[in-house]
Amino acid sequence: MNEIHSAGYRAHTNIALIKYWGKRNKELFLPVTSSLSLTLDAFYTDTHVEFDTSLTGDVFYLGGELQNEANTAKVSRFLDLFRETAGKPNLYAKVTSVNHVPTAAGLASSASAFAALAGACNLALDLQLDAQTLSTYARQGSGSASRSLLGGFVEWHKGEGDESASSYAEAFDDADWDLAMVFVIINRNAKKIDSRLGMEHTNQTSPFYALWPQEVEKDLAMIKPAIKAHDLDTVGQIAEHNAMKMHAMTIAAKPSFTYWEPASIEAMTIVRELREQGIPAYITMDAGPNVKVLCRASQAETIKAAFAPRFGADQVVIAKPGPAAHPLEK
Ligand code: 2P0
Repeated sequence: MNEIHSAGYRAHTNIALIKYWGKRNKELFLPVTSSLSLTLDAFYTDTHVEFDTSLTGDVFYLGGELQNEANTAKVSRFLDLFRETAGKPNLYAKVTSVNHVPTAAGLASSASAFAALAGACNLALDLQLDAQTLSTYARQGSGSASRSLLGGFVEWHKGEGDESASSYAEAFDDADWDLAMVFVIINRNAKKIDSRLGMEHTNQTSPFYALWPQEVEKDLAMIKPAIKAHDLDTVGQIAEHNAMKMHAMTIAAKPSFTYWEPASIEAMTIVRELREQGIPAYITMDAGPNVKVLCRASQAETIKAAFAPRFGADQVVIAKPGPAAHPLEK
């Protein structure tokens, strides 16, 4: 008789206000700096995992499609962490994963994907890893996945030396205030330089990288009390400045590169115009051309409308703070 251990988990995506951009240990996904993010309700991944003693290898379905060897190998390496912990190195699994994003968004995220898979594996194998330990596992799928296990504002501590257990994410604030993030979807195509490559190239060649760790430390020290005080203007100013510093580093890399597209700059101009009208709205951008706008939830529709003359309705999506990752009903 074959033995089956199964579970389902949902994890939401997160956007960093203080960015993770660079690793000190590539094998363990240990970051150069701590980072701080907001988990969002609008985009998430649902993952089911079924460990089955009758399987002779792992099988991975994404969005209903059987994945190729390379994609399956990434998942297998991640499953190994859990199999080893369970003392069952030869217990293979079928993984079924679906990314829930608005049709036009193209925002499939490794953060929600590896967080959901980590939660599902922990539950299926009854490992009972606590949230802190589980985030150190999720981190080894994709750094930002460590933060997607938790809801609201989340801090990922960089940790010490090569100690994997010391680099974990922790809930910082429940974000239960008048807060939203408006996504302006510029381009749904896969990015040319993914974040893993982009951060490594920046770290190795940008002369400004030397300043980055101390800038992040200052930004973190300033943004934390502002979050606790629900001070959107201060939070937004620090987050925008942090994102601009990250993107400035990529422009100064050798050879130079940028994730910005002409439409990104148009979207940023609209955000600055909103601010001139007295509407608090602050920019952040990641390893792609989309622009995200931190604002009050009560003003999100007004902000969405400001993009309407230039961007289609399906290109602008309002997200609210999202919950921690959680099990799915069977
Ligand atoms: C972040 N980004 O803090 C940073 C800021 C984008 C820009 O998603 O190599 O996919 O898998 O650890 O977590 C970081 O990229 O990179 C990231 P890996 P990850 O959200």
